[in-house]
Amino acid sequence: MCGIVGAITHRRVNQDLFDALTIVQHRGQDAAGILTSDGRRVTLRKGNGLVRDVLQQKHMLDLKGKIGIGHVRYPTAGSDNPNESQPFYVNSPYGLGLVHNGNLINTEELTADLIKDDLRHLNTGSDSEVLLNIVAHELARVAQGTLKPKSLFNAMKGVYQRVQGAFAAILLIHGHGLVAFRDPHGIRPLVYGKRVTNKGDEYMVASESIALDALGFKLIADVAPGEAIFFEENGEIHRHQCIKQLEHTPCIFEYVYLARPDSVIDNISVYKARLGMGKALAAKILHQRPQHDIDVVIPVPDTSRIAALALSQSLNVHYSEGMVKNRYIGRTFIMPGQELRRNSVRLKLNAIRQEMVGKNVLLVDDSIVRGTTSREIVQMVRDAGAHKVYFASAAPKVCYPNVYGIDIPTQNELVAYGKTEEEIARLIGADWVIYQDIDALYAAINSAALSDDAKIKRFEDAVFTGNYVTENITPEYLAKWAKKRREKIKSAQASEDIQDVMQG
Ligand code: PCP
Repeated sequence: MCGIVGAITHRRVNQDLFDALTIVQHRGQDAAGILTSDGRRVTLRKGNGLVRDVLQQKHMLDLKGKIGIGHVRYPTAGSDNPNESQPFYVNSPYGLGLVHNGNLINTEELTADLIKDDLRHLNTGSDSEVLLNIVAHELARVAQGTLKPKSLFNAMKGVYQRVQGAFAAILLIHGHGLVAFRDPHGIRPLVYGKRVTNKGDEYMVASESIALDALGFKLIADVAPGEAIFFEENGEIHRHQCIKQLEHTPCIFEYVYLARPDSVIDNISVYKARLGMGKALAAKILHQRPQHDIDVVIPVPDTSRIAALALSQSLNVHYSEGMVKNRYIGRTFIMPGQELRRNSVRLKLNAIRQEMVGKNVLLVDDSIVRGTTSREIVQMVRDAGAHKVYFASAAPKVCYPNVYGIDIPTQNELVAYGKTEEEIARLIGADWVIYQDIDALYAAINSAALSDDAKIKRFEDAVFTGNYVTENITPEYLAKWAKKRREKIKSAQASEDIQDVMQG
C-alpha cells in the first residue's frame, strides 16, 4: 500500500500536498515525492525517506503551480530504489505525472506490449511506471489538440481494458487538470472533496478522508470502482464510468490495519469497524472460555488500541496501556526486511512492569503476520513478570500472500500458514492464542457502515481466505510471484553487501 494525494487550488499547491502527504505518512515511510505544474513547467522532487526529509524547504520553493500530485511509498521486497519512488513523469502526450497505490497483476504482459507494440521505453521495474505508460499510450491514441472529456474517457476505457489488478491512481495532465481513477473492484481506497474559497472551489483527491478533513476539504465521495473523474483546471468536474463496475470488493486489511481510524473508507468508519472487531473477539473468548482468568487486557500499540478497548469493555476486564510505543519509531510491519523488523520491535515497544507483574495478561494485536512482533512482545511481557500471556488477534489467521499491493507475499514467511492455534501459541511462546473468525470480521466492518447501501458483501480478503477477487491468480502465478520476490530480496541484499564492503 502507498498513500496518494492530488489537488487543484487557487494558490500555490505545494503546502497542501506536503501537509496531505504528512497525514497519510502511515501508509508508507519509505519514499516520498511531489510533482507540480505551473502551466509552463512541470517540477518533480522525489526520493527515499519521510515526507519532511525528502521535501525540504529548498525543494518546496521549486514546486511551483496550483496543481499537483504526491505520493508516499510503502516498500515491497527489495525495492529501495529511489528511481522507483513516485510520482512518475513522461513528457508525451501533454506532459503526464502519475501516482499509484496498488499492484498490477499483468505487469509482465503489459511490459512486453509496451516495448514491442507501443514502442515505449521503461526505465525501472515499477508497475506504476507501466501504468503511466499505458495511460500515455492510450491518451496519445485519442489526443488531438486540447484534451476534451470525451476523448479522455475514451482513453481511460482503453486503460481499463488493458490493466488488471489493484490501482487507485491520480494522473496530472499538464495544462489540463487531474484525473482520479480506481480499479473496477475498488480494491484500494480513493476519495475526493471540495474546499470553498473566495477565489472559487478547490479540489483534493486522497487515499484517505483524513487528508481532506485536516486541510478543510469536505468529503464529496469515494471514486467509484471503474470510474474516472476529470478535474479540469478551469474548475469543471466530469465523472464517467469507464468500464462496467465489477463486484465492489474493497481491501479488508485497510479496516484491520492499514488505514487511520479516523478515516471513512467506502462510507464505512474505520474506527467503528475496529470497535466491532474488539466486541466480536470478546464474544469468541467468552464462547471458548466462559470461565477465563484474564486479569488485564493490553493492546499492542498503536493500531489495536481501539479493538482492545472494546474487547476489555465487553469482557468487563481492566484495560491497561501496559505497552508503550516509542513515537519516533514507525510502523514495523511496513519496514523492508525481516532483520530490520525484528530489531525495531525492541526499540519500538516496552512493557510497564507494574501493569503486568503476577497477572494473566491478554495482549491484543490487530493482526499477526510474520509473528515477529508477537514473539518479541510475549517474551517482553514474561520478562516483565506476567503470570500467563495470552494473545488475541483482531483479524483471522493471515495465511496467503497479497498480490494487490501489501507486502505479505510468501506463505513460508507467515507464522499462521498451515498451523493450528496451539502450534502458533508454541511458536510465539504464548499460553493461548485466539484469532477472529472471518464471518465475525465481516460483520464487525459492516456494522460500521454509515448507510445500509454501504455494506459490503465481499471484501478482498485473500490474505485470510486464499480467494482472490481478480482472475488469473493461479497457484502457478503465486509460485512465480514468490520466486520473483526471493530474487529481489537476494539482489537487494547483495547490493547492501557490496555497499558494506565499499564503506568498510
Ligand atoms: C504491526 C501490527 C502488528 C505487527 C506489525 C504484525 O505493527 O500492528 O503489531 O506484524 P508481524 O506479525 O509480522 O510482526 P506496526 O506496523 O508497528 O503498526 P502500528 O503501530 O500502527 O500498530
